[in-house]
Parts: sequence; structure tokens; C-alpha cells
Amino acid sequence: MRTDRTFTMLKPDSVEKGNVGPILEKITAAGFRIAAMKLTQMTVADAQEFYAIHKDRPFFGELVQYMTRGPIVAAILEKDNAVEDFRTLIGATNPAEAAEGTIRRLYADSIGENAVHGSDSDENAEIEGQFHFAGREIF
Ligand code: DAT
Ligand code: MG
Repeated sequence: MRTDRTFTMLKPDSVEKGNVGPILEKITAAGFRIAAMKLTQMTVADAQEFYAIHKDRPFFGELVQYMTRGPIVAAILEKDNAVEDFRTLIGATNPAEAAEGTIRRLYADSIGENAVHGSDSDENAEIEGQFHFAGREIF
């Protein structure tokens, strides 16, 4: 399993608020190379599958509604130690608890609408990247 790739989504709130450019700037400035990227919109079935691990949580319905309400930017990012370094760059799930200067601290409004996704393991990075991208879309 490779340890140099992660998967991200700039969530609908980031697209709606015009924060795609500033967030990508922070990501590339932190040393991540874009291996794949596109604007896309998840269907309800897509979001239910992508977040299946959370299906019994009380926020699942809201999460699916939020993630499907508009386009997202999906991307595969490459860097040494990508998964861990990207989670550090985005900050805690709850932006109120996210460290100063992190993407969620800067651009997220709430734990429910927290601007960006970052894979939590190499295995999930691979699964999530393949969920959104065909092999010929990954460079
Ligand atoms: P992360 O996105 O930091 O990996 P997670 O995997 O625990 O966090 O949860 C996935 C998403 O679900 C998260 O980005 C936002 C939403 N979420 C998590 N906990 C929540 C809560 N307590 N209330 C509302 N939404 C929540
Ligand atoms: Mg997670």
C-alpha cells in the first residue's frame, strides 16, 4: 500500500463560498502535488456509500444532504506521508477545535459543514480515490 497519496474533497460549502482557489493554494504551498482533480456532484447513493461507516450516526442524514447539495472538487494528492500531513493541514473535524492556520479553522463554519475531507488511512485513501477517479484520470 503506498503511503504517498491521499484523497480530498473540497465540500459544497467551499465551492459555494468561492474558497476553492485559496484552499488549493494552501494545499500546493504545503507541498502536495495534484495527481487527479475534478468538479463533480455526488448523488445521494454516492454519499451514502462514501460515508457508509457513519450510517448509524445521528448526523448521517444531514451529512448526506450537505454533501450532495452542490458540486465538490475531488482530488488525489501526492506527497511523502500524505495522509497524516494532509490531516494536519486541514485540522480537527470541528473547526472550533482546529489549530490556528489550518484549512478548517480558516474556511469552515461548523462541524457539520467543515469545508474539506481528508482520508484517514492509506487504505481509505486508495478506496476513496478509486471511488471518484478512473485509472486514466490519475496522473
Ligand atoms: P473527518 O471528516 O474529520 O474525518 P469524521 O470521519 O469523523 O471526520 O466525520 C465525517 C464527517 O461527518 C465530518 O467531516 C463532518 C460530519 N460529522 C462528524 N461528526 C459530526 C457531528 N458530531 N455533527 C455533525 N456532523 C458531523
Ligand atoms: Mg473521516
